[in-house]
Amino acid sequence: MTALGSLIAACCCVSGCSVYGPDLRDGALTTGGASGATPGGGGALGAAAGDAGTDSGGTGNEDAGAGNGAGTSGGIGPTGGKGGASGGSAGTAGAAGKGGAAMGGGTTIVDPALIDDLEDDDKSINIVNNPRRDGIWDVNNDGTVGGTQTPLPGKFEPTALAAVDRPYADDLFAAYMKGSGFSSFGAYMNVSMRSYADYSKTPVYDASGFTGVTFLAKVGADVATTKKMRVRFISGDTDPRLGKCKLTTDTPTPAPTELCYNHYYVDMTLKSTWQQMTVKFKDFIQGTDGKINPSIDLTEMYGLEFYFATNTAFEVWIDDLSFTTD
Ligand SMILES: [Ca+2]
Ligand SMILES: [Ca+2]
Repeated sequence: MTALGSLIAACCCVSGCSVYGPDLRDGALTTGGASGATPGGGGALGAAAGDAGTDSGGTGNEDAGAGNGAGTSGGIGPTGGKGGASGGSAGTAGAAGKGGAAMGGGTTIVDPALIDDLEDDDKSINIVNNPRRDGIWDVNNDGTVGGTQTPLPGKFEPTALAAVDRPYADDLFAAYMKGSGFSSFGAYMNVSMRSYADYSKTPVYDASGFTGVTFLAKVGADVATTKKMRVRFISGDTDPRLGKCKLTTDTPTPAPTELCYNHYYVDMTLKSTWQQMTVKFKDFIQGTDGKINPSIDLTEMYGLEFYFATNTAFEVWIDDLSFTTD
């Protein structure tokens, strides 16, 4: 088995895999304003809408009582929550209690291809329905004694960008990972498509409506920092959760051609300045260690990994991660 094979074979979730609970979503990019924002004039009594980014968006307090009778200008739409609700509707004169419903129940206007730009400063990706997408960012490594990884697995948080580190002026947060000293299979930053209480039963995500992924990336300027990064597509064909491939620990011992973790991948070379990187799903390939499938099945996606090989020092920023549609 090659070095890559061994790392892939060992690459089940060492830790943190069961932390993908269903409550980690923030909903900030679906319906509802992030915080309900400022109440409008006419709809003043309904202005409590849109509690902090819940999935369904808030509804107004319909029992708020009579309006103030003005009912002319309606509520100002909330601006909280990127892509949040798109404006409230006017309160009805004398019945302003309804005003809030419109404010909190705005429709989703976020680009459905955008996985996350980190600007909400949380580890949840943007929540999208049909098909459902509600995963998280995290990092992981092979557990080599003495290896270091920041953030620690299970502790991912977006990194605030210093002004000099921003790819563009109003970009405040990115995903960041730094570390070294992993000699078994290496380390990676991962982005799951679904959060599920029982990790082993995590549903797959149907990505067949997309053609690839694009993101901004840069690596650290230190000469010891590797510039080589592998983007891996974690699928139902290569991850054991769907039962389509086997583990070395299975009985009877499976053939090498039956093994999991032979993930689809694309290798790339990054720079210490921000670049837009785009990879198309048709260009993802498999290695030779493990089960080889006829083609990548986009309907059974678990997630992506930004992976660094064994015995490398790595420092990477990722931002504006999005699917492509062309
Ligand atoms: Ca987020
Ligand atoms: Ca960002």
